[in-house]
Amino acid sequence: MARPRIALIGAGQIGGTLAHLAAIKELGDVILFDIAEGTPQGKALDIAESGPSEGFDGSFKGTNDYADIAGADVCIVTAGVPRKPGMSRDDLLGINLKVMKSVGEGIAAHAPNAFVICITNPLDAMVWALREFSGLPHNKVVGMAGVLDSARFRHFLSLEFKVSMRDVTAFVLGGHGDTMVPLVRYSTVAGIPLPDLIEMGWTSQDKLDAIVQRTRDGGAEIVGLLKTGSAFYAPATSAIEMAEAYLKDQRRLLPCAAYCDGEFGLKGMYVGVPTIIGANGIEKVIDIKLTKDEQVMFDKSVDAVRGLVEACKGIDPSLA
Ligand code: A3D
Repeated sequence: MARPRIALIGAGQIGGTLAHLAAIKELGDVILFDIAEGTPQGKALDIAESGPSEGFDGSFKGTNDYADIAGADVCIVTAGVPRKPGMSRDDLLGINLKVMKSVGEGIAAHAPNAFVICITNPLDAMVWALREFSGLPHNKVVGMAGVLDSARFRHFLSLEFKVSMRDVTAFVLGGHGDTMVPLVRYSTVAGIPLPDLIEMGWTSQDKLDAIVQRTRDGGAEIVGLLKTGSAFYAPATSAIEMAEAYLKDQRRLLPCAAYCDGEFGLKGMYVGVPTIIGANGIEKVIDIKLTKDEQVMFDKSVDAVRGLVEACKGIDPSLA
């Protein structure tokens, strides 16, 4: 059977890391696309040359031509610009919206059956725009944010509790921005919910509040340290987890920016919600019940995403 084809649109920091991870995990043949001449070709060759030592097979192609992504099973989109210190994700909207137009058209023309995972920021608005520009079915276009935000939350919790990250599960919903909603009630250590762990004296409400805030600021913390760009190892790993769920029909339950058509009382918009990813893409959005306080936070986050979508429509009238 032919190997799956994985097209990475954008061969920058995340794109290169995605290619290396896909190679090491032998997920399929990799095509790296970028507008920068030489960058995707150089990274593809460099990764292919790590194959003999690492022990993987596969083909690795770098290209500046959309025709080379033909028949891709998965497209992961990181094309655009990342933020620098002092910038918010929303500052990237105008420039990255134009990029989503060309990427959406390229995917529609050459890989219309792909499962498309968008990573470009501001995420929830860009995945919506990418879906509009590509015209692909809503269940085949999804945004990566919740897996990363939840991984950050899990990491910070594991440090606090001094337990393995593997035993910490966590849930982050809403838009991928300062208003994201880490759901404390649904986050656990080996099934023990965080509120119970406070009662058991494992942590205090104040410490937990600080961890929630650090999670919300997780992207900015890394931008502040790197100074020249944003996080790329954990974002790439998170998107690969989603791609693998699709390619292997794992039916993983993962928080993603998915299209809501009535779920959570939302109609026609993308926002971070729990989903099931399997061979049909987003197979289900899990419409969990929120408490009053959680609903207030979620609504605030949804409003922020709605504002960005309206701004996109203002910039590109074809989206209105
Ligand atoms: P970077 O290393 O700059 O790579 C972006 C690549 O996109 C560059 O190689 C550019 O040449 C390329 N590019 C620009 N315009 C086009 C175009 N029209 N067509 C094809 N390629 C193009 O950035 P990065 O990899 O660090 O980040 C990529 C994106 O991911 C940024 O928008 C970040 O803000 C975003 N990001 C999102 C998350 C989430 O959790 C959602 C996390 C981290 C970064």
